[in-house]
Amino acid sequence: MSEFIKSKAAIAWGPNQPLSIEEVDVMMPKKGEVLVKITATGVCHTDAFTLSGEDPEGIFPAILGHEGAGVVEAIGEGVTSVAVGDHVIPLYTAECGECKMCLSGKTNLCSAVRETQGKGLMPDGTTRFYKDGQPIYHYMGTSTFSEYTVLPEISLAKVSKDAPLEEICLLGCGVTTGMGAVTKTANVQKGDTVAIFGLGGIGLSAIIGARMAGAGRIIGIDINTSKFSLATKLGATDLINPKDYDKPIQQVIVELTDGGVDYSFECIGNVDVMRAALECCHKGWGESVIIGVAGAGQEISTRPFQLVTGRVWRGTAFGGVKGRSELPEIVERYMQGEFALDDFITHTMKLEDINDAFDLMHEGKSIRSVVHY
Ligand code: NAD
Ligand code: AHE
Ligand code: ZN
Repeated sequence: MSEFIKSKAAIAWGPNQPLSIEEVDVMMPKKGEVLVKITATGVCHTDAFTLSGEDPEGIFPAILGHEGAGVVEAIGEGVTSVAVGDHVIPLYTAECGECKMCLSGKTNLCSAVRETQGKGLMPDGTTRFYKDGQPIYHYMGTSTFSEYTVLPEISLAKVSKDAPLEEICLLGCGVTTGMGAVTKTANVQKGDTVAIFGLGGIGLSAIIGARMAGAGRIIGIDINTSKFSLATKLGATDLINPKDYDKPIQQVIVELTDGGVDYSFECIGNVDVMRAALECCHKGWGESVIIGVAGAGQEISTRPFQLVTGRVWRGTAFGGVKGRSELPEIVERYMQGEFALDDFITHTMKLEDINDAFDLMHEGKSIRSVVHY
């Protein structure tokens, strides 16, 4: 007989339905697995994307959430790298250190658990969540919208106990992604000109990364000008609302930057903006990094001549950061005061009010809402 504990969770029963706060049964961790008590979780646009039904991997009923932090409550057989009481950040990009991807030294995209994770299941092909005996799927291997969640050991970064969990949860996705996209994936250098499309949690974090890299000019682009004040505080040098122009935004930026930017970042998930982000890059060397996640069936396009003439199109997941080996150091850098996280937390709420977080996001009123359990 398996052992279960009760947990409060927000269940996504189907696309576009409000999350339902219910008590679920969580199975104790099996071999190589860990039970984590989530103490705080951010709400990322990707959660809303999956809830919208646009995610090809979206599966229901599921417990969403992937930007959390918490404390190890119990460990399964054979777990050695974390112990009860350790503070951890759940990783939607695991790091096994042994697969072809991990050993390549070229990517953070570990393949060890990715296939089952995409099916909403643990590596053994089963779920740990049940409601009245009905299985509920995991999400991104993390399901941080549950007070208790189960993850593979390789999907946990052990972090300093001194770091405030209610802030470092943002390093579980948004802030690490934006900063890493600029400093690791693109490797922006001192004096470079960058354009950042979309100034939500990801784009604003990309501004932090650009400032850290010593970028000379940091151009922020958003159609919601309420994002501009924080963007300026974080280091943006120019702010553009595409609605103020009657010509394509790529043309505006090319004219503003003597032929185009060195790097651009798409932080929205809009395929038309992805094209503009590529085409505002400088001929011969400009690189555009796609961060935004686009819906099922959507495709990007441009004239191949854009690439023939030296522009580069690439993408990034979790900012290219390897969670277990690199995230603890990012937490340390945060603790040393290298960057702030509280600027991002515009709203906090109890799990019971999590649907407000989605409303605030869709209304453009929040940067990050953080749920406290
Ligand atoms: P968000 O909703 O907080 O921010 C998006 C911003 O884009 C908003 O400020 C909005 O006003 C702006 N915007 C929308 N349409 C625009 C347009 N046409 N032109 C200019 N600005 C526009 O979202 P977020 O949480 O910052 O996430 C951004 C994107 O990044 C999402 O697609 C999310 O799924 C994706 N994401 C990807 C990764 C990854 O690892 N690749 C990680 C996290 C998030
Ligand atoms: N399931 C979607 C893809 C979603 C996606 O691209 N996710 C990003 C992280 S978004 C975090 O907010 C990612 O890490 N992708 C790499 C990976 O392995 O999932 C789809 O289109 O099927
Ligand atoms: Zn996210």
